[in-house]
Amino acid sequence: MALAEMTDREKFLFDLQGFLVVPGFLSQDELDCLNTAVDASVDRRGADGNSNIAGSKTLGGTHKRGMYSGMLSWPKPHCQPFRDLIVHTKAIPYLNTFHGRGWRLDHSPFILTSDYGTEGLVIHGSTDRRFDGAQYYTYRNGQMRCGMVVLQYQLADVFEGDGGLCVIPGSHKANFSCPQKVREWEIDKNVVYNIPCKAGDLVIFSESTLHGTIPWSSKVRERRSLLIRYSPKYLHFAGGYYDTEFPEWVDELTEAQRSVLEPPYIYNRPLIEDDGETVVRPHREG
Ligand SMILES: O=C(O)CCC(=O)C(=O)O
Repeated sequence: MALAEMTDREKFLFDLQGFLVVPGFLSQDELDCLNTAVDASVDRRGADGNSNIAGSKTLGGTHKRGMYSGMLSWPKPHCQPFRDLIVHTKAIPYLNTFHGRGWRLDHSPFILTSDYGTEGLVIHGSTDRRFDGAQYYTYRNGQMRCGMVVLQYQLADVFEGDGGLCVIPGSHKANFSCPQKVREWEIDKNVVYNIPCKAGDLVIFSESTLHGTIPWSSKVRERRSLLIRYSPKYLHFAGGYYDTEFPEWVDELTEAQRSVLEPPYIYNRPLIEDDGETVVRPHREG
């Protein structure tokens, strides 16, 4: 049976740019539930421990990006909208296109927040100058394939120039190393694109596409971006789900949701059908 895949237009745009915006991905109800859960959990917000501006003179700010994590195990009902997103029927065609049959949550979803003065993050990504088995982009025999991909759900509006997620379009195919000053957003800023979005839009990008964070400059809008990252069924990039045993709350998930938390392997792997519910276990599927 043919699997649901992205449209030809979306394939063209992703292959060209290394990222794709899917406008209006979330319904108003989904967006409201996610935002209500975050609003109810403000005391869980910490500072981003991974922040790194690499000595840049332009990426600095007065404080670090805010971060929420562990949403899948937040108390009920606030865990639910996040659990519902990890296997979303509308996301399946994208994951099938990038990873083929079988994909998994690379690690725990997290939320990045910013307000006026929040610092950025140095631009990073593997590009194509050497093959990186965990973060790569290839095209062969009519198919795209990626290592880890990021599904970034915007839970609040982002206007171009506000800051937040930025990409260098086309850089997933770049053959030369990105100069440090470009990575530090000090020169050639015109090649760096701060993607404008409406709340509810989804941005998908390959970890091989050069990307980072521009300091947040809006005084009237705050950033709230939910990042859920997936890898193909055989790959694990960042550590997370789950080296030994699943925690107890995993019993509350559907079979399909549980299946994306499984460690990387191929033989007898549970695979999700396009309805987002049915799980099959073929002995081996390429
Ligand atoms: O969305 C962003 O601001 C960049 C995310 C990112 O690359 C990271 O946090 O490692």
